[in-house]
Amino acid sequence: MLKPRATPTRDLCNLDGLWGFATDDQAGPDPWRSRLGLGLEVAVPASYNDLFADPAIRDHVGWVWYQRTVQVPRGWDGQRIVLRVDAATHAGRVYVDDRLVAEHVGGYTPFEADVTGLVTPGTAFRLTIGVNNELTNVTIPPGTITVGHDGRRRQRYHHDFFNYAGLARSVWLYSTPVRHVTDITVVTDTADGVGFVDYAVDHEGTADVVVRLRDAEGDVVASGTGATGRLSVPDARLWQPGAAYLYEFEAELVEQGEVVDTYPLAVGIRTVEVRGTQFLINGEPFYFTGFGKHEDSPVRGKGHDDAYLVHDFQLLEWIGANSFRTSHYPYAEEVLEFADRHGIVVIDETAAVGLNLSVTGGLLGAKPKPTFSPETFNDETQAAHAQHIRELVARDKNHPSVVMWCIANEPASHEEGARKYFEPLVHLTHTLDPTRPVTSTAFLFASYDNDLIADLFDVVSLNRYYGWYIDNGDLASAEHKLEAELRGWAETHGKPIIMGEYGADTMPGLHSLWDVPWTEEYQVAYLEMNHRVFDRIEAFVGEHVWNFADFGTGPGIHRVDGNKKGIFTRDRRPKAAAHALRARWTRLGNHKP
Ligand code: E9O
Repeated sequence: MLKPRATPTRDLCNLDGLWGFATDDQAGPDPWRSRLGLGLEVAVPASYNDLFADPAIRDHVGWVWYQRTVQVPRGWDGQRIVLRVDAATHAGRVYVDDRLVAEHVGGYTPFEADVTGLVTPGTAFRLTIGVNNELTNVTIPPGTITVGHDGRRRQRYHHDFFNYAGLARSVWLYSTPVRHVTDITVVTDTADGVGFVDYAVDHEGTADVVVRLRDAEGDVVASGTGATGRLSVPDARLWQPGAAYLYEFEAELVEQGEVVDTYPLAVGIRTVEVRGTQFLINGEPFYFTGFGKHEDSPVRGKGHDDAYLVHDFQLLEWIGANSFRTSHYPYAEEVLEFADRHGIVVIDETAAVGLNLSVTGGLLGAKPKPTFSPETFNDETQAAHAQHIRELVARDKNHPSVVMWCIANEPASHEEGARKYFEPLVHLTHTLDPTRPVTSTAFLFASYDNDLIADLFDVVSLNRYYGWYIDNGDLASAEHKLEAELRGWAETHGKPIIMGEYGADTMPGLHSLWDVPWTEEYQVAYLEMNHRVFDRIEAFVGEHVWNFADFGTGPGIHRVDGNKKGIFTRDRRPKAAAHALRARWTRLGNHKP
């Protein structure tokens, strides 16, 4: 799926700004039929939850409504006109005046509606978008809705980050020619210094396809014709971690000598491969350093923000990190484009977090239920999960920064039914993209001796909290157990192992001479202990600390104004551990110790 762009043949209107807003109970029936009357205004992009001083909005379960007037540019006559929503978390419905034009389920991938003929260039229309935040046993991520003694519906979920919802990314109106490029897929390879770009250009109409590849100076280094083909670049400059280099691939549709559509795509030439216990980028062993992140900031929740984007990447560079995982959902496309341009490596994750009902259900005090069963996570859940994977790969397949797909976080992979659930999904991911390895992060209850799915994946990713959730305050025991477990994984699977999460909650400003959990010293000592063990394991290929920054969560007896495992605070100030990590990671570069 192509990101909307302004090109010589396409125009782009950004619809961000202030929109009218109401929850469904405030809005009354069929809110798209008239103006939302309340006078509430909401910012787009932003999660709506923290914007208002109203708990009924923050904790609302169900539909909310966004509305604005959109002026269709003069001069779009004869063009195809498309509305695009970059994300509606977790489900969206789009109305042009009284008419439903698009429906979408899944909170972190874009969707579009062709509105040609429904809107008139030079006139305005009423755009209403309904957004639903409900999570159930058949949504990804999953959740449970309960009804309290007061009749109010409450949303429970099996992950800790706050269930932020709304239009957290941009909304666009754009034009394309009627005969237009609909999709582009590129796959790159190298041999003996020559770079190869295999491409496929999908399009409407019968035009000829002309493609060109330009280097960063704008010089054409390869060109071709036809909807599919291979471009060869002698002396190619590779896209490298920490040293991004991008070519621009340009697809043109030509009819009787006239260019009818043109679309540019940034392309990085690089290869990714798992060989034995190594993770290779461009044939070189790569060691991941960095974080599991979140899209999270005060007030705007999960709203995309270019200022935080720039600052977070500056902090990644400052601390010497070479990579991150988009835990626990696909991030805004702007984030991946930034990673492409700045040489940061990305593990791209679906929103399948919390497929572990038996465990978290038990922790919430409910009677534990089996995770995979017809009443819990079933064929319908699996079908939704498959659709999320399809949309993720369709959106992100061309990013050189993306080196691996992570199709779930901490599923109950040790429970009956896990293999039946996961095997088709891993197969689907490999079929959709045969070029990238696939992983899933293993929950601490699933180890090498009871996990039922690890052999399906190319890389073993582990989330481990020895010294925090296990042996809290006893780093000596933690070290012993961590090493024993990692050796078990290495011997059982013979695959590269990456630590997908390890971390300790830390209150900035809290100090102690002793190993006292929650202090800044303890976070440093916890990380050092982990690193000692990692450095002793041959098959180890990377470390992603949980988390880059403190983030907002729902309430919990172990949550003090959110999850405090950040190396930076929520407003991005370094804790002591930031300096310790900086010393290690700037020394390691991209290499295993
Ligand atoms: C997922 C991540 O989103 N992994 C969690 C992280 C955390 O800090 C969360 O933020 O809690 C760790 C999973 C640990 C489960 C603990 C169960 C308690 C067992 C004794």
